[in-house]
Amino acid sequence: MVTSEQIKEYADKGWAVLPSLLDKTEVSVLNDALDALSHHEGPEVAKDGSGAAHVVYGMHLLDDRMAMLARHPALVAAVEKILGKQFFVHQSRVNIKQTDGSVVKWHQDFGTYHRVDGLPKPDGIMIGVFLDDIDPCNAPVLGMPGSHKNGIVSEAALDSTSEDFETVSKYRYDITPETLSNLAHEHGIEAIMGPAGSVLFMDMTVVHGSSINITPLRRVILYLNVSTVDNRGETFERPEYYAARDFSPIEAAGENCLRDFAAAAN
Ligand SMILES: O=C(O)CCC(=O)C(=O)O
Repeated sequence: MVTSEQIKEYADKGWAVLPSLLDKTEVSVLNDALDALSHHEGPEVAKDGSGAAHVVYGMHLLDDRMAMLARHPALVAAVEKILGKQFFVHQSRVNIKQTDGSVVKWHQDFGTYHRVDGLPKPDGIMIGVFLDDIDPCNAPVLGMPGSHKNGIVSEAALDSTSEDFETVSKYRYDITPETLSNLAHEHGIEAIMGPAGSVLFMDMTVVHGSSINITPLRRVILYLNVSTVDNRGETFERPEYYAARDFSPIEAAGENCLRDFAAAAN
């Protein structure tokens, strides 16, 4: 259960981590789902330099176990307590931080959701479910605590290198070095860590990113970016695996919703 201290931490810093919210069986079910998704071929998959899957978008649309994760009662209760409203999943993705894989540049998820998907307000949460132990070594997500209070700080710039320039990705939403430096001095930077099964709840305006993983240790986070039901995307420029079409409120499932998959497999 999310405590009042965690709610305050979320309001002040822009995020809170609920350690070991999911148990080993639930993490194992999600690892099975990850195995299946890492073999998925399609436009939902972004690969890193080695050709390995780095991000798989729309995980809750592709796999029943990931869809059930969005309905996990502990996640639903935490989101509803923080946002005070029912919510839908705007975007989901698996982020596999392979050894020597990709860097995630500093950004705000809400920058793109607002400008490209037409989400009116930052009334949403980036939920991150840790499938591995995350420590200072295996490229944790780095966040600037309190940066959500600065509003949108990224700037739109034409990106002539974009493969889909003519359609959705004409612009990049980068944060200039000067703005980044000011934000880092104003807020500092923290690594966001915890054992496998921990769950991060982060305001979608927090400035965050991650560096390369030079360890041989895998680092996987499953993301569900959710928004309140009265704050829907309005432009539909991107496909559904980037930006929701289904705005039905997520209903909590039973306590064993993930464990039931393990029981059924045995
Ligand atoms: O997991 C990471 O390294 C960061 C991912 C991220 O920031 C994102 O997908 O928006």
